[in-house]
Amino acid sequence: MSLLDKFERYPLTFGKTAIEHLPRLTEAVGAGVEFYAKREDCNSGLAFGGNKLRKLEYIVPDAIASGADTLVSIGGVQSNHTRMVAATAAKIGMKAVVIQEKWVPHYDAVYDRVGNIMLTRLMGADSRLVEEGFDIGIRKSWEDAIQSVKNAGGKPYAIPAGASVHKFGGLGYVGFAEEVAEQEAELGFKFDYIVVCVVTGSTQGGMIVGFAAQDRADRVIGIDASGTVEQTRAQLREIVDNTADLVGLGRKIREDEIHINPDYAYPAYGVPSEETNDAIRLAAKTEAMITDPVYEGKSMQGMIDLAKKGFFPKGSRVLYAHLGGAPALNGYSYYYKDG
Ligand code: 5PA
Repeated sequence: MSLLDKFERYPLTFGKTAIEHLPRLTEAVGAGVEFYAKREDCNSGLAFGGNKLRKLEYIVPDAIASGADTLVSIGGVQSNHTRMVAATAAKIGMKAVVIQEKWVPHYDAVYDRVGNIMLTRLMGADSRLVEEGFDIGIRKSWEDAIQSVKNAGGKPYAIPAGASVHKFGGLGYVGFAEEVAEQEAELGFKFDYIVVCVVTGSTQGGMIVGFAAQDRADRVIGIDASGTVEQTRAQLREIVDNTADLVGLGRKIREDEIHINPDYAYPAYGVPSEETNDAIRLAAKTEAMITDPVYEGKSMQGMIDLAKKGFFPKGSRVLYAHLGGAPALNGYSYYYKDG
């Protein structure tokens, strides 16, 4: 029995994602904590995949049923989400309009030509660069884009940033929690903690609801990468409440089941610290596991640092949710010119 049985799902992913043991990272960190990764970054053949596809699987049926012909969404210049919306539109035969705001104070000559935005354009999306800065909320630029599709005689379907405050945005990661429980039964052990990057909130929000049904939501440790943690926390709370209602969890999520650590988002959203880059290098050199400077590098840094500080009791098994995002590395090449 799944909490998701009553929802329609349009498959965009390969199915269950692999759980990989990370023995060399475990040894290099040397904290007596065993690391594993659930490879959401390898979940699909659609344009390098990533966490957004699990969410979009529960949104596409509604988009198709609405009679829309154009998906409209929003993110930063190197947004993974807009890449995934462009991919989904191509795959289901719709158009896509994606607004790319200047969310990141990062200046690189090819930042708006490579990685995610290049793939987005390649898949035929109408990618519109605008000047607005970082904000995970509902944006005027996005509302204008929705209106522009209507003005041109099209039928838009609106998907907010990260697909997060969409009514079905939290469902995909409820499924993640159920999948982990199935895989644990095959593995013969349970994970003590799950580490996940959080920005717009529906990835961790969905997980919290899914793991709450197994009574261990407090083991989901969110690592903030937004740098505006109070806004992220408020949005996540909304998503958790809405999703718990929607799936019929039967109880309210308590505040002590929501953990977001704000310590690794510095210096700003989209800008890696020296420590973030060191974590990216370590995961790459020990496990050939590629993380990015915007999201996953920060949660990798957080997981390593928390392990070293003794946050996870010795002997803990920690599952890192690898949510994707590697294409953005191309916009940050100068940091890694020497490895
Ligand atoms: C993103 C988000 P949530 O937004 O669901 O909290 O997920 C955070 C996250 N890891 C973690 C990767 C690789 C992500 O892409 N990306 C956004 C985007 O526009 O790409 C929504 C911000």
